[in-house]
Amino acid sequence: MKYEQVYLSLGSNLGNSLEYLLQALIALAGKGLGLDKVSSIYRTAAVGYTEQVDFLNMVVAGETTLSAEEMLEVCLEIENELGRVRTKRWGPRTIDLDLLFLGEQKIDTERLQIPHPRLQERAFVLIPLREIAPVFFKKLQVEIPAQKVELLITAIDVKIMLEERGLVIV
Ligand code: GSY
Repeated sequence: MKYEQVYLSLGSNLGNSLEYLLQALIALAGKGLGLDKVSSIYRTAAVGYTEQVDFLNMVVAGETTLSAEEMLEVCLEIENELGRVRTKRWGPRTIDLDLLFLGEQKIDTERLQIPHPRLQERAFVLIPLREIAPVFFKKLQVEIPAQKVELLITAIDVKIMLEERGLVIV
């Protein structure tokens, strides 16, 4: 069985966003993702459709034997379980999970694009990604766009909150 490194971006701007992020991490760990890095949580201005409240965003890295399609299914399942309702395309959401990278894979189908195609336009992805994977980030050679991204909860505090719920990240 081949393990690959996966990077995911998580975001929420509806309801109890902190709780949704933590629940999503616990769900990911229960569905085949060995979590090994979590970023801090940032408060970020909405990008794209800007007439909505700020998001909470973070990025995580882990190891998985799941395929890209299976990983996408896991993300969609968790979004459904956490009550995401798809109304407006870029509108508010309880939780959004985006697959950023899976090993060296490059996929471009209607359903799934890896690496994530809008990565370079999103400081809310690039800043937490740089935090947890500085060497990997450097290799991407991308500029971080000037968008509001404020540190809200440190990675240490996220780990403590997860440990209290039984999820230990090494
Ligand atoms: O695809 C991610 C959902 N999303 C976000 C987000 O997570 N954070 C910020 N700041 N803006 C966003 N716009 C969209 S769509």
